[in-house]
Amino acid sequence: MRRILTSGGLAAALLAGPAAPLAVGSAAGSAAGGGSDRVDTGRQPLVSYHATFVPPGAATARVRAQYGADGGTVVRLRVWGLAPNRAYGAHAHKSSCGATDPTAAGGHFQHEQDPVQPSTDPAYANAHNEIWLDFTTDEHGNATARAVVDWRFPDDRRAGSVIIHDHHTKTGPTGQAGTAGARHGCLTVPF
Ligand SMILES: [Cu+2]
Repeated sequence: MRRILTSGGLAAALLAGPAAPLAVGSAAGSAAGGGSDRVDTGRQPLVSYHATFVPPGAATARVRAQYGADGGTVVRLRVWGLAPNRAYGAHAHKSSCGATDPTAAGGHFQHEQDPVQPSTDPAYANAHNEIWLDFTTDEHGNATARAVVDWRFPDDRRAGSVIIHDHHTKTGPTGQAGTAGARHGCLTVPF
């Protein structure tokens, strides 16, 4: 079953992100009208921690999550009004956004939690165990990203935000994996 983007369907062709696509939407689509199988923030202002890279008041974002009956999760991110032609990192983080404190959102949400936090071990800090939503903006500062993972949030432990970072997320050995630089913006998401 196809999912229909409410706006900018063309953006689907530009989906960025390291996660390999799985069975997108095949199960999620069967629950039309359900309330708990999806989340949509609508388009909202991003909390800005950097005036140039996430212009306060001008930068907006929308996050949608679909929880499939197959046990997987699809997360879509759209951003508007960021710096043009620029690479950013983005991930689901544990807690909601701080109004002024970039660290308030905590670390990356991990399906299997690394006992060592903050986690930079590639066994845990990877696009299958975390939700990575890296993107590169177009000339208008707009972009889309999508992440697909084969797990769902447990009821008692859910992500709380998407953080926009300085650069694309690194892979590599412990110490590098999952890092993406400074936190420039944030959207609270009731995953
Ligand atoms: Cu992050």
